[in-house]
Amino acid sequence: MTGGSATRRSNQVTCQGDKKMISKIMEKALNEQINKEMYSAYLYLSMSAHTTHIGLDGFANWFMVQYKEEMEHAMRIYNYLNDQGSKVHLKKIDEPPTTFKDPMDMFKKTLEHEQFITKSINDLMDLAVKEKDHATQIFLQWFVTEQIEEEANDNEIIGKLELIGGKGDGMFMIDKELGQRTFVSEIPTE
Ligand code: OFO
Repeated sequence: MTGGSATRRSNQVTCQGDKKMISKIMEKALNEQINKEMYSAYLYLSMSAHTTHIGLDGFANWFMVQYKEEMEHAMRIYNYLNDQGSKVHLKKIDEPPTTFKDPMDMFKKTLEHEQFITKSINDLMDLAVKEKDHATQIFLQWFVTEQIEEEANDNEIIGKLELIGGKGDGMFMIDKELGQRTFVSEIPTE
């Protein structure tokens, strides 16, 4: 590290006054990912509102936790860009759907969206490799692992909904189970 003062933040070293540590193209792509994560949060908040409205409080809780996780994903990238001396550029968040056929429809849409996010993370990783940006490759590894979990969770719930056929006591049981999910922040507070 040469020139500029160094400060420690979120376990990373920032060089104030130095030139940016990641390329312009990488910065733009990471800013786009912030927007995608924010849209994910918006989508799941909309699903939480819908399930609250139809009285499925456990499903509403699950989607509310998912909303909070997505906000943290966006903030991870936000903090990373700041730590790298790059500029955060927040963009317009698209309006998410507000009505859904049933819980199966919601989880199929959730899985489809997460597959889109997985591809987006993989594309970011490919770009970081192309740019020879080792720091961003390491940063993105957390997201690569997270996406495996995201898709596995959705597939598991879809499997359970298929088993019960979307009705009766089974739906009550799944609603109860999803009501147990809790949010645990993984972003270190300063
Ligand atoms: Fe951020 O993982 Fe879902 O979208």
